[in-house]
Amino acid sequence: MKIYLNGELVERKDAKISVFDHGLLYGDGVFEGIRSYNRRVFKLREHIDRLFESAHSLLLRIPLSKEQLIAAVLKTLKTNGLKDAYIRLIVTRGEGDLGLDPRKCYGKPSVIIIADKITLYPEELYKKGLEIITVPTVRNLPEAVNPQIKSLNYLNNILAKIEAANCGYEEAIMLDALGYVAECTGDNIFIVRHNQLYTPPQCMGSLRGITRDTVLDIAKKNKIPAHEHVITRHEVYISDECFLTGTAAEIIPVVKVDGRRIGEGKPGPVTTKLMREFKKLTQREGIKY
Ligand code: PXG
Repeated sequence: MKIYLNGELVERKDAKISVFDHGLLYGDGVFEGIRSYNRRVFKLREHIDRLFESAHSLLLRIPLSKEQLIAAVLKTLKTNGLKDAYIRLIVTRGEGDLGLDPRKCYGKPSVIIIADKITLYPEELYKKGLEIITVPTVRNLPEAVNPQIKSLNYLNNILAKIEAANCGYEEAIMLDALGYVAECTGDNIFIVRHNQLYTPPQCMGSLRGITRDTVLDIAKKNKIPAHEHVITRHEVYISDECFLTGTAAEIIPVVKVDGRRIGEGKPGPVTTKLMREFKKLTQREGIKY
């Protein structure tokens, strides 16, 4: 496996950065998780745009242009001969001293691209659906660390993941500080009621997921009414269908939340339709390599 590290493709064992990098010391950096299907990178431009937006908010200057970064991702995929891949794009603040202040980072930000195979939920779960719970850790306040910044500091989500795992669940709903449903630890959430889609607005404390946006596009094209609206746990419990979206998980049905059965307790027709349309899209769209 070859890793892209600051302009070079190096062996995995040689892909190393300094212990003084503020990405390691403070989680000071940004990242993206991207997928390719059939030698096409899905929504690559959208991911690159979001990476630059996250960096802009953190006053982190990415040392490459968007076009150069796109070229670097494609080159990494080609070099590794991957047809279907999961790509992790990381930009760290770079080397500094043992203080928080990013102005004292004398090194350039590090750009890292890892292209690997993806570990998915087992196929069976996509047919049966997931069971999830709500966890106590609330999603970061937008006025603290805005969840729309995809930063290397993921402790908010990791705490929620630990709480889910401690209770024997793979994924969990995180609420915002007002108690509304925000998102899951690494996925956005949708519910279906009376054949209409609802997902929390991102201003309430969730990431503007690229899969989420894709699902909203698919819904529009298929004349399924969709709303960005605050959602309570009660509304999730009484929904007809529920599913999660994310680059890694794609679209995965949810059939039980906090012990409440959702709809018929199996993936519903709207979710199934969206999963089918999403799959078709991933096979034909994207930047070729
Ligand atoms: N919310 C959060 C908090 C995320 O981290 C999504 C939603 C979905 O966004 P996209 O753009 O992928 O549709 C994410 C995705 C993991 C993992 O292991 C997930 C993400 C990043 C890294 C790892 O599940 N982010």
